[in-house]
Amino acid sequence: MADCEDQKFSLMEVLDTFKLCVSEQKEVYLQNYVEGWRGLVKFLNSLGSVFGFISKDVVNKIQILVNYLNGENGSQYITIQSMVKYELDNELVDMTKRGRQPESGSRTLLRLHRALRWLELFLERLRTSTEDSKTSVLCSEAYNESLAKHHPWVVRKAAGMAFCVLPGRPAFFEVMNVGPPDQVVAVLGEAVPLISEVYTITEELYTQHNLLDLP
Ligand code: 1PZ
Repeated sequence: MADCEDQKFSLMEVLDTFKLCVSEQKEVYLQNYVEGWRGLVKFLNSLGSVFGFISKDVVNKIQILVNYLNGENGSQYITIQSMVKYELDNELVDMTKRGRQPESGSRTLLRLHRALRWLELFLERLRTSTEDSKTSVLCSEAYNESLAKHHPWVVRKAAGMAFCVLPGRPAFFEVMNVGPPDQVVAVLGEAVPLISEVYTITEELYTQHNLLDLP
């Protein structure tokens, strides 16, 4: 029973974790970032097994980062900034093609970072949508503007099929578990800027170090 409760998604929870992500010095705490993603995985899972191939990939990436956090060099992984510095200083990142470091923290996080942009665009569309808007359309528009550019044809195809079976807007709002639609819209209004801030900080860091195309 307790386990079931644990699995229950609430958008508020995700919001809270993303709030805790950013330090006063505008650094991003990896632990909270990963927690935020765990919440999103719960959400995906509550949408049905069709999304399993997506959540599996996210879980896999979360695990890679958690292993670094809990590993012997965990103290280097406190923030995304310290992780990038440590991995670059110690040549732990494959810069042009995958080789000896296929699962660096930096390249793994980059995949989640790109997906965060999709999330930001999608949630903003959802926030400003009307009752008759189709989540599948909102979702694929956001996807085409962001993540799709980084995915090969076969993944884009699979994603497109998954979008088609997304629940409609009312059911979607229900799964978010924050109350009536106007409250969902209000919470989204709070969530989008937070996600956007985390995204922007990370994007600047990766741009500064020329890491946006890590293989
Ligand atoms: C609410 C509906 C969910 C729609 C999710 C939209 C994104 C669809 C992406 C589908 C791709 C999943 C398959 C895995 C692809 C991986 O190849 C890539 C690259 O990783 P690499 O192969 O280089 O290690 N993985 C990703 O791009 C990460 C994708 C994460 C998608 C996160 C969705 C978040 C859902 C949040 C729910 C609100």
